[in-house]
Amino acid sequence: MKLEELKHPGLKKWIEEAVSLMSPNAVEVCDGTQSEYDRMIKALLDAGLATPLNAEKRPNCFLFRSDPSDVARVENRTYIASKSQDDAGPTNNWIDPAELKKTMTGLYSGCMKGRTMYVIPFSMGPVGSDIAKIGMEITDSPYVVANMHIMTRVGTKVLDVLGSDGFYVPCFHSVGKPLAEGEEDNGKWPCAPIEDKYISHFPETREIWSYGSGYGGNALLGKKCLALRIASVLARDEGWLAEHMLILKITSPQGEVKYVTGAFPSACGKTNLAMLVPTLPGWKVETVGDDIAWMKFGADGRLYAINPEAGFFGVAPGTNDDSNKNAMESIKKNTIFTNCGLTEDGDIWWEQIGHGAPGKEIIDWKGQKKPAPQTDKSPKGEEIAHANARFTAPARQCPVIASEWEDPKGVPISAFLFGGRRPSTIPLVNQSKGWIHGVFMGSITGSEVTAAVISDQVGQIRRDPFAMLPFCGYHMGDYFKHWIKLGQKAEAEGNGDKLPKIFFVNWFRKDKDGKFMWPGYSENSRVLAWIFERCDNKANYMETPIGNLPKPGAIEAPAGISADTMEELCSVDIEGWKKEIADVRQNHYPKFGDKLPKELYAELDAIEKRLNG
Ligand code: OXD
Ligand code: MN
Repeated sequence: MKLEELKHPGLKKWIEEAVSLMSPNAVEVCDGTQSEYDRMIKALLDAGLATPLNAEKRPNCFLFRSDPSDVARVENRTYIASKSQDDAGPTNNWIDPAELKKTMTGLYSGCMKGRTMYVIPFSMGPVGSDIAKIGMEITDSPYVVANMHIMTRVGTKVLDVLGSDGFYVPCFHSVGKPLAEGEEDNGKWPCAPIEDKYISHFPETREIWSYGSGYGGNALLGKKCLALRIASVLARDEGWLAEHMLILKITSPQGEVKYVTGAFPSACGKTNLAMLVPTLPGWKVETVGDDIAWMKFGADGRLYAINPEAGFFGVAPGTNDDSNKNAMESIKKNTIFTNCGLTEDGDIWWEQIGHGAPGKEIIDWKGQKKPAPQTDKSPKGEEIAHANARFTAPARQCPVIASEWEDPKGVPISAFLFGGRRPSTIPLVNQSKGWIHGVFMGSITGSEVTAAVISDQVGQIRRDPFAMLPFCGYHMGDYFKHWIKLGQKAEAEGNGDKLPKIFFVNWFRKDKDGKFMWPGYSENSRVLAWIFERCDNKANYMETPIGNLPKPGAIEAPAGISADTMEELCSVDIEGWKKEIADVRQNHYPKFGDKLPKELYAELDAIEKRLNG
C-alpha cells in the first residue's frame, strides 16, 4: 500500500516526518497479507539472513542467526523517559525525554539510507475489540515485519478500524545500520553497537522509540514495549490491568470451566505452563495466552482478560515433547526460528530438545560447524543454540488453543498465580488470605536470573515484583497502589467476592543435594486442580502464618515423590521466611521510598508477627 492512500492525516504527517528524518530508499505501508509475508522472507533470503528449513519436515519455516551482540532484551539500554524522573521510579532507567529525543534524533538521522521503510499498522488484541489498542511501527527490518505478522494482527483491517482520526501508539524502530551505495547485508545481521542501542518509552506522549537492535522485545514493539510498558501506563490512567501473565482455561472432570492468569518472571516456564498436558485424569488445560494479559472489569463486576498477542515468541532450549508437547506441535510449520542449531537434514536443534542431532555435523547459532551432538546436551559454554534462542509461531497452530482465545470480550478470571524460580523457602502453593495479602505476594516475587536478558546477575535471586520489573512503565510503588485501589474499589462496590483469588506457586524448590523436589511440567496440573477447587472454597487447606497451604494429602503426590517430600514442599519454613521478610524489609521495600503503600508494610508487619507468634 502507498503512503498517499492513507486516510488518517495525522498518521500520514507522522510518516512523512519520519521519512525526511530517516531517509529510506522507499516506503511501504504493510497490508498484512500472506504475499507480503512471503516477500519479506524472500528479501531476507536474498540478503543471506534467512535459511530455509527442510520443507518436508518443517514447511514454510526459516532460521535466522543474529549478531552475537544482539541476542536478548537489553534492560540496561531500556528507558522510561517520563517528564519527571520520580514517575519512572527506582526500577527503571531514566533520561530526560527532551535530551533522549535529541540523542535519538541524531541516531535516526539518515539511519534508513539504502533500506526500505515499512509502516506496520498492528492491533494488540482482536481487531476492533474494546480492549484492543492500535500501534503503528515504522521499521527498516523485514525480519521485524515477518515476526509482527505472526505476533500481532497486521494490515489494512487495522487501518479500517483506525479511520481518519483514531488513536494509535506511534513506534519508531531502526536496526541502526544504514547501507552505503551498493552495500548489502550479505548475511550479516544488521544492528548497532551496544552503546548506541536505545529502547525508549515516552509514557506521557505514549510513544516508543527503539534504535540499534533487531532482536525480540527490543524490536517487535507490540510485545513488551506497547503491551506492557506503555499499556501499564494506559491501564493506570484508565483503571484496568496490563500484566506479564499467561492465561489458562481449566476444565474439571465435571466439565466446569475456570480461567486463571499467571505472572512469572522471564524464562520460568510460562509457555510450558500455558500449554500443559495434565497428568490428573479428567482434567483439561487449554491456552488463551502465554505471556501477556490485559484485564478489564465487566458490567457483572468480574475481571475479563484478553491475550493482546497473536503468536508465541518462546524460548527454544529446554522445549521438548516432555516439557511442552503442544509447543513442539505449534512450531511444525510457518515458524521463524532465531539462534537455533541447524542439522545436516535441514532441521532445527537445541539443547534439551529430547534427542541428539542426526548426521556428523551441525551448524551452531554463530554459523560455525561443530560435531553433531549424540545426546541433547552440550558442555557449558559450547552450546549449539543460544540460551535465548527463540521460535515465533502463530497461536492458532497450538493444538490446545482455547476456542474463545480471540473472543473480543475476553474470559472471566477466577485466580491469579504468582511464581518464580525459588530453590528454597517458598512452598509449592500458597493461597493469599485476601486481596492485599495477594498484592503483597506479587510485590515480593523473586526469581533466579536466567538467560532471557543480558545481565551479570545470572544465577542470583532478583526481586521481580509481579514479574513486571523490566516491564512497568511507571513508578513501581504507584503500580502496587494501583493494584490495591482496584481491589478496594471492587470491594466498595460489593464485588469483593468476584475478585480473582491470589496464589503463589513454586515449581523450582531444590533439596540439599541441589535436585529439584517437584517434577513440574504436566504434574503442575495437581496444583492447578487444588487452586481450581480453592476458588470455590473447596479442597483441604490449612491456615499458616504465610497463607493457606494444602493440608497433607490434599494434593496427591505424583509418582516417585514421597509423602515426606510432599510435606516439605507444602509446609512453612519458619526460619527461611524470617530471612525472606528481613530481606524485603531491609533491601526490597525501601527502594520504593514513600511510594510504597502503607498497606504493604502493614502486611509485612502482620506476617512477621505471625511467624514470631
Ligand atoms: C519474554 C520475556 O520474551 O519475558 O517473554 O523475556
Ligand atoms: Mn515474557
